[in-house]
Amino acid sequence: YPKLQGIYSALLTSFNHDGTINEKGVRELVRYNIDVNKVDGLYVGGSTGENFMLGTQEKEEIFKIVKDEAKDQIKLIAQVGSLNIKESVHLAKFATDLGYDSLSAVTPFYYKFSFAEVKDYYNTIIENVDNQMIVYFIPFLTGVNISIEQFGELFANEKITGCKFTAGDFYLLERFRKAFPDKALFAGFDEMMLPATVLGVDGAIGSTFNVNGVRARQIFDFAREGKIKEALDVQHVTNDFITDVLKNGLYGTLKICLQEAGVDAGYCRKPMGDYSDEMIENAKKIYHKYF
Ligand code: NGF
Repeated sequence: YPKLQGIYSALLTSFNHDGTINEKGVRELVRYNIDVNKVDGLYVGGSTGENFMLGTQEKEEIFKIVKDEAKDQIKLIAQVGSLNIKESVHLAKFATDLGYDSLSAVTPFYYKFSFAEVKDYYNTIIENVDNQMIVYFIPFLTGVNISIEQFGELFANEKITGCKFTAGDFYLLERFRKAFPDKALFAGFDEMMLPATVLGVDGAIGSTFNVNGVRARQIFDFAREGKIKEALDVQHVTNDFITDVLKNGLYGTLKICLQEAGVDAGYCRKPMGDYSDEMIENAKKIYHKYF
């Protein structure tokens, strides 16, 4: 399987006000990421896509629309992880048949699964499909930690080819890089992209790249060329932007910013709340401050 690398937006989902999927909006989000952010790929069905609040058919619909819009212009990763492993197995086959370049699955969450159970989950999802799997490691939301030794056990299955590392433990990130130089390692926290790149990640997957993808690439490229001062200057501006966005509500603010850019990014899905007038006003100000 080809090794993935570069800048990937964790794709937002555009919803109508009633919570149904806004197909035109999803297509516009894909286009904006390709044409303006110039990303190398999209991570579809992640946290940013509000995936864990969706039904199976809705997840299928999004995978289909995104592939239909992106065609083969960029790489596509389908996040298929779910507590319903039958759904994960089904979506793994569905996305593979659509031509997705890789699968990814969040570690199973909520219940306290043993590592043996986590390992079996990954091996089961990937078992009957001709595709690769990127482990989605996000301990601050799932409560699931994976040690270097345990990553080694997962990688004993050669179809498990990488990790999306959304964690602040840069000691573990460095140990991972040293232990598994051939595995695709993606940084998951946009605000720590520079240090992650210095530690040798192959790319980054981020929510804020939907809006701030151009700066994300500058940080990545400067850091890889050893131009740390230049990279840090861009990281500072990026983190001013991210701090403002987080304070105002992450996904909603990104969507309102995109609306300012002419993209029909729509609403968030309940239980996420509606936009207040104040939130909309702040988000517009944030957009015009940085873009
Ligand atoms: O949104 C989250 C989770 N994390 C994303 C990123 O790891 C993508 C990160 O970009 C992702 O997890 C996904 O969509 O599956 C942050 O939003 C960003 O660094 C701001 O903190 O909270």
